Amino acid sequence: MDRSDNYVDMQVQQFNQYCWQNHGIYPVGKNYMAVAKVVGGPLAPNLRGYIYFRRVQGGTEICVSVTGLPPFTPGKNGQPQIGPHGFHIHEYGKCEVGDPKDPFKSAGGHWNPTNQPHGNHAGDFPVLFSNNGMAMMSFFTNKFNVEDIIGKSVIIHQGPDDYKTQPAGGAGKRLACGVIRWYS
Ligand SMILES: [Cu+2]
Repeated sequence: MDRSDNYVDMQVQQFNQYCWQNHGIYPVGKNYMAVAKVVGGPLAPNLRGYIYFRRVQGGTEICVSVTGLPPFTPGKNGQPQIGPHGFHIHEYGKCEVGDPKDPFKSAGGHWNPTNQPHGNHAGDFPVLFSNNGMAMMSFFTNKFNVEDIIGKSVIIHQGPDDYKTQPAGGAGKRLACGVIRWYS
């Protein structure tokens, strides 16, 4: 680890603390909070991160810190663009790699409890931007409560989500997967 790696590590830890601050009327922690530990597959073996889902008034706050994303790479010569990274809740809490060239198909398609077009799926999230591999983000949704997503999964994709192409935004292959569990 060189100095800049340490710096990035420190930032991620600080951001995790931010995720633990109480911004709502509910307590932070058990019964109010779920977490997905995301781990990269063969297309992004260094990818690691935590996604916290917290109950707040009117919905859920999602707080993300991820390291080890691949660098942004423009799409050329028929190769897909890499980054910013499509990011969604998928249907099944199953993160089996399966085909190493097309990993994590086990997670199924997008979680879509209200039968909406892509762009308005309950688990359609903002894309993740890589900053030397690191992404941090916090956002709010009123489309689900924490208890609705236990046992689903979170997927980070190779490419951007256009929020329009059906059924998954054209975000490409799956870099990382994590099962959503109650925080305990
Ligand atoms: Cu997805």
